[in-house]
Amino acid sequence: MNPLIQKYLRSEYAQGRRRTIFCPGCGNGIILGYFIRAIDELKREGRFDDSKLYIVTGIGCSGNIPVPLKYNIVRALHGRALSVATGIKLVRPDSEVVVFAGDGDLLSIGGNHLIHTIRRNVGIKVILVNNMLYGMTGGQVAPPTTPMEAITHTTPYGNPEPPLDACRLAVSLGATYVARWAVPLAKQCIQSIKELLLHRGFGLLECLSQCPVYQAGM
Ligand SMILES: Cc1ncc(C[n+]2csc(CCOP(=O)(O)OP(=O)(O)O)c2C)c(N)n1
Ligand code: SF4
Ligand SMILES: [Mg+2]
Repeated sequence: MNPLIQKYLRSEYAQGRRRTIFCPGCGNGIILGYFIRAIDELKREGRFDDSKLYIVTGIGCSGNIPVPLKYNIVRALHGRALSVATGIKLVRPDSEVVVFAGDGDLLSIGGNHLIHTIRRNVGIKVILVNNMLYGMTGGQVAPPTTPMEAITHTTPYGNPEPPLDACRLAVSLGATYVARWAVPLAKQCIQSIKELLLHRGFGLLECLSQCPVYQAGM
Protein backbone atom coordinates (compact mmCIF):
# COMPACT_ATOMS: atom_id res chain seq x y z
CA MET A 1 0.00 0.00 0.00
CA ASN A 2 1.15 3.53 -0.76
CA PRO A 3 2.48 4.89 2.59
CA LEU A 4 0.80 8.24 1.89
CA ILE A 5 -2.58 6.55 2.39
CA GLN A 6 -1.90 5.69 6.04
CA LYS A 7 -0.23 9.02 6.60
CA TYR A 8 -2.95 11.33 5.29
CA LEU A 9 -6.28 9.48 5.13
CA ARG A 10 -8.59 8.88 8.05
CA SER A 11 -8.52 5.27 9.18
CA GLU A 12 -11.92 4.31 7.78
CA TYR A 13 -10.76 5.35 4.30
CA ALA A 14 -7.23 3.97 4.65
CA GLN A 15 -8.63 0.59 5.74
CA GLY A 16 -11.27 0.55 3.00
CA ARG A 17 -14.29 0.64 5.33
CA ARG A 18 -15.38 3.84 3.59
CA ARG A 19 -14.95 4.94 0.00
CA THR A 20 -15.17 8.30 -1.71
CA ILE A 21 -18.42 9.03 -3.54
CA PHE A 22 -16.64 9.67 -6.84
CA CYS A 23 -17.62 7.83 -10.02
CA PRO A 24 -14.87 5.80 -11.76
CA GLY A 25 -12.60 8.07 -13.82
CA CYS A 26 -13.66 11.30 -12.08
CA GLY A 27 -11.00 13.99 -11.79
CA ASN A 28 -11.83 14.64 -8.13
CA GLY A 29 -10.00 11.59 -6.74
CA ILE A 30 -6.98 12.41 -8.88
CA ILE A 31 -6.89 15.96 -7.49
CA LEU A 32 -7.04 14.54 -3.96
CA GLY A 33 -3.97 12.46 -4.79
CA TYR A 34 -2.15 15.52 -6.14
CA PHE A 35 -3.00 17.51 -3.01
CA ILE A 36 -1.60 14.81 -0.72
CA ARG A 37 1.59 14.53 -2.78
CA ALA A 38 2.06 18.32 -2.81
CA ILE A 39 1.68 18.56 0.97
CA ASP A 40 3.95 15.60 1.54
CA GLU A 41 6.69 17.04 -0.69
CA LEU A 42 6.49 20.44 1.01
CA LYS A 43 6.67 18.85 4.47
CA ARG A 44 9.69 16.75 3.51
CA GLU A 45 11.31 19.92 2.16
CA GLY A 46 10.57 21.61 5.51
CA ARG A 47 8.56 24.35 3.83
CA PHE A 48 5.02 23.72 5.10
CA ASP A 49 3.45 23.27 8.53
CA ASP A 50 0.23 21.32 8.07
CA SER A 51 -0.73 21.61 11.75
CA LYS A 52 -2.18 25.01 10.83
CA LEU A 53 -4.12 23.76 7.82
CA TYR A 54 -7.87 24.26 7.65
CA ILE A 55 -9.84 23.12 4.63
CA VAL A 56 -13.18 24.57 3.62
CA THR A 57 -15.42 23.25 0.87
CA GLY A 58 -18.60 24.23 -0.83
CA ILE A 59 -21.28 21.77 -1.91
CA GLY A 60 -20.85 19.67 -5.03
CA CYS A 61 -18.95 16.52 -5.98
CA SER A 62 -15.69 18.49 -5.76
CA GLY A 63 -16.57 19.55 -2.22
CA ASN A 64 -15.99 15.92 -1.26
CA ILE A 65 -12.34 15.92 -2.33
CA PRO A 66 -10.79 16.59 1.12
CA VAL A 67 -13.33 14.56 3.12
CA PRO A 68 -11.07 11.48 3.56
CA LEU A 69 -8.17 13.61 4.87
CA LYS A 70 -7.10 13.78 8.52
CA TYR A 71 -7.23 17.59 8.52
CA ASN A 72 -9.80 19.97 9.99
CA ILE A 73 -12.51 20.34 7.38
CA VAL A 74 -15.54 22.61 7.27
CA ARG A 75 -18.27 21.96 4.72
CA ALA A 76 -19.92 25.30 4.09
CA LEU A 77 -23.21 26.04 2.36
CA HIS A 78 -23.28 25.95 -1.43
CA GLY A 79 -21.43 29.03 -2.70
CA ARG A 80 -20.36 30.23 0.75
CA ALA A 81 -17.01 28.51 1.22
CA LEU A 82 -15.06 31.75 0.81
CA SER A 83 -17.08 33.52 3.50
CA VAL A 84 -16.41 30.72 5.99
CA ALA A 85 -12.76 30.59 4.95
CA THR A 86 -12.45 34.36 5.42
CA GLY A 87 -13.86 33.98 8.94
CA ILE A 88 -11.27 31.34 9.82
CA LYS A 89 -8.46 33.45 8.39
CA LEU A 90 -9.60 36.48 10.38
CA VAL A 91 -9.84 34.58 13.66
CA ARG A 92 -6.57 32.70 13.08
CA PRO A 93 -4.35 34.84 10.84
CA ASP A 94 -1.48 32.34 11.10
CA SER A 95 -3.62 29.50 9.71
CA GLU A 96 -3.32 28.08 6.21
CA VAL A 97 -6.80 28.04 4.72
CA VAL A 98 -7.48 26.06 1.56
CA VAL A 99 -10.81 26.01 -0.24
CA PHE A 100 -11.97 23.30 -2.63
CA ALA A 101 -14.88 24.46 -4.76
CA GLY A 102 -16.63 23.44 -7.96
CA ASP A 103 -17.21 25.79 -10.86
CA GLY A 104 -20.90 26.12 -9.99
CA ASP A 105 -20.09 26.70 -6.36
CA LEU A 106 -17.33 29.28 -6.85
CA LEU A 107 -18.44 31.10 -9.99
CA SER A 108 -22.20 30.71 -10.14
CA ILE A 109 -23.92 30.96 -6.73
CA GLY A 110 -20.65 32.04 -5.06
CA GLY A 111 -19.42 34.44 -7.76
CA ASN A 112 -20.03 37.54 -5.70
CA HIS A 113 -17.97 36.19 -2.79
CA LEU A 114 -15.14 35.31 -5.16
CA ILE A 115 -14.95 38.85 -6.53
CA HIS A 116 -14.72 40.48 -3.12
CA THR A 117 -12.41 37.90 -1.56
CA ILE A 118 -9.92 38.53 -4.36
CA ARG A 119 -10.41 42.28 -4.21
CA ARG A 120 -9.62 42.23 -0.48
CA ASN A 121 -6.63 39.96 -1.08
CA VAL A 122 -7.66 37.62 1.75
CA GLY A 123 -4.86 35.07 2.15
CA ILE A 124 -6.94 32.07 1.15
CA LYS A 125 -5.82 29.43 -1.35
CA VAL A 126 -8.57 28.28 -3.68
CA ILE A 127 -8.55 25.10 -5.74
CA LEU A 128 -11.30 25.47 -8.31
CA VAL A 129 -12.37 22.18 -9.85
CA ASN A 130 -13.87 23.16 -13.19
CA ASN A 131 -15.75 20.28 -14.80
CA MET A 132 -17.88 22.80 -16.66
CA LEU A 133 -21.22 21.64 -15.23
CA TYR A 134 -23.17 20.83 -12.09
CA GLY A 135 -22.05 17.27 -11.40
CA MET A 136 -23.62 16.49 -8.07
CA THR A 137 -27.15 17.47 -9.05
CA GLY A 138 -27.18 15.53 -12.31
CA GLY A 139 -25.26 17.25 -15.10
CA GLN A 140 -27.08 20.57 -15.48
CA VAL A 141 -25.60 23.59 -17.23
CA ALA A 142 -23.27 25.71 -15.07
CA PRO A 143 -24.11 29.17 -16.41
CA PRO A 144 -20.61 30.67 -15.93
CA THR A 145 -18.54 27.74 -17.20
CA THR A 146 -20.37 25.37 -19.53
CA PRO A 147 -18.98 25.83 -23.05
CA MET A 148 -21.23 27.57 -25.57
CA GLU A 149 -23.42 25.14 -27.53
CA ALA A 150 -22.65 22.26 -25.15
CA ILE A 151 -25.53 19.88 -24.55
CA THR A 152 -26.37 19.25 -20.90
CA HIS A 153 -29.51 18.01 -19.17
CA THR A 154 -30.86 21.56 -18.97
CA THR A 155 -29.57 22.75 -22.36
CA PRO A 156 -30.83 20.00 -24.70
CA TYR A 157 -30.53 22.36 -27.72
CA GLY A 158 -27.07 23.62 -26.72
CA ASN A 159 -25.97 26.21 -24.18
CA PRO A 160 -26.70 29.69 -25.63
CA GLU A 161 -24.27 31.56 -23.33
CA PRO A 162 -20.50 31.95 -23.57
CA PRO A 163 -18.50 30.91 -20.46
CA LEU A 164 -16.38 33.27 -18.37
CA ASP A 165 -12.67 32.84 -17.77
CA ALA A 166 -12.08 32.50 -14.01
CA CYS A 167 -8.34 33.11 -14.27
CA ARG A 168 -8.70 36.29 -16.29
CA LEU A 169 -11.34 37.49 -13.82
CA ALA A 170 -8.96 36.82 -10.91
CA VAL A 171 -6.07 38.62 -12.64
CA SER A 172 -8.28 41.61 -13.42
CA LEU A 173 -9.18 41.85 -9.72
CA GLY A 174 -5.52 41.85 -8.68
CA ALA A 175 -4.95 38.25 -7.61
CA THR A 176 -1.23 37.62 -7.24
CA TYR A 177 -1.20 33.86 -7.80
CA VAL A 178 -3.33 32.51 -10.63
CA ALA A 179 -2.79 29.24 -12.47
CA ARG A 180 -4.74 26.82 -14.62
CA TRP A 181 -3.87 23.24 -15.46
CA ALA A 182 -5.81 20.24 -16.69
CA VAL A 183 -6.06 17.19 -14.43
CA PRO A 184 -4.04 14.85 -16.72
CA LEU A 185 -0.97 17.10 -16.23
CA ALA A 186 0.13 15.54 -12.94
CA LYS A 187 3.54 17.17 -12.56
CA GLN A 188 2.23 20.65 -13.30
CA CYS A 189 -0.79 20.28 -11.01
CA ILE A 190 1.33 19.10 -8.07
CA GLN A 191 3.89 21.86 -8.61
CA SER A 192 1.11 24.42 -8.81
CA ILE A 193 -0.53 23.20 -5.59
CA LYS A 194 2.85 23.57 -3.87
CA GLU A 195 3.21 27.13 -5.18
CA LEU A 196 -0.34 27.93 -4.12
CA LEU A 197 0.25 26.67 -0.58
CA LEU A 198 3.41 28.74 -0.23
CA HIS A 199 1.91 31.88 -1.72
CA ARG A 200 1.16 34.84 0.54
CA GLY A 201 -2.12 36.56 -0.32
CA PHE A 202 -5.05 35.27 -2.31
CA GLY A 203 -4.29 32.47 -4.77
CA LEU A 204 -6.37 30.61 -7.33
CA LEU A 205 -5.57 27.33 -9.04
CA GLU A 206 -8.11 26.23 -11.61
CA CYS A 207 -8.04 22.52 -12.39
CA LEU A 208 -9.88 21.63 -15.60
CA SER A 209 -11.42 18.33 -14.67
CA GLN A 210 -13.32 15.49 -16.24
CA CYS A 211 -16.80 14.29 -15.33
CA PRO A 212 -17.03 11.07 -17.33
CA VAL A 213 -20.70 10.69 -16.39
CA TYR A 214 -22.15 13.97 -17.64
CA GLN A 215 -19.69 15.55 -20.08
CA ALA A 216 -20.78 13.51 -23.09
CA GLY A 217 -22.52 16.52 -24.70
CA MET A 218 -19.44 18.79 -24.62
C1 LIG B 1 -28.34 27.08 -1.83
C2 LIG B 1 -28.27 25.84 -2.67
N1 LIG B 1 -28.68 25.89 -3.95
C3 LIG B 1 -28.60 24.79 -4.73
C4 LIG B 1 -28.11 23.62 -4.21
C5 LIG B 1 -28.06 22.40 -5.09
N2 LIG B 1 -26.70 22.11 -5.55
C6 LIG B 1 -25.90 21.27 -4.87
S1 LIG B 1 -24.42 21.07 -5.61
C7 LIG B 1 -24.88 22.12 -6.87
C8 LIG B 1 -23.98 22.42 -8.04
C9 LIG B 1 -22.70 21.70 -7.99
O1 LIG B 1 -21.90 22.06 -9.11
P1 LIG B 1 -20.38 22.43 -8.92
O2 LIG B 1 -20.20 23.45 -7.89
O3 LIG B 1 -19.84 22.73 -10.27
O4 LIG B 1 -19.76 21.08 -8.32
P2 LIG B 1 -19.57 19.65 -9.02
O5 LIG B 1 -20.65 18.78 -8.45
O6 LIG B 1 -19.65 19.81 -10.49
O7 LIG B 1 -18.21 19.25 -8.56
C10 LIG B 1 -26.15 22.61 -6.69
C11 LIG B 1 -26.84 23.55 -7.62
C12 LIG B 1 -27.68 23.60 -2.87
N3 LIG B 1 -27.14 22.52 -2.30
N4 LIG B 1 -27.77 24.72 -2.13
S1 SF4 C 1 -20.96 13.01 -11.25
FE1 SF4 C 1 -19.12 13.65 -12.40
S2 SF4 C 1 -18.06 15.13 -11.05
FE2 SF4 C 1 -19.55 13.96 -9.77
S3 SF4 C 1 -18.35 12.25 -8.93
FE3 SF4 C 1 -19.34 11.50 -10.80
S4 SF4 C 1 -17.79 11.83 -12.43
FE4 SF4 C 1 -17.18 13.09 -10.65
MG1 LIG D 1 -18.89 21.48 -11.59
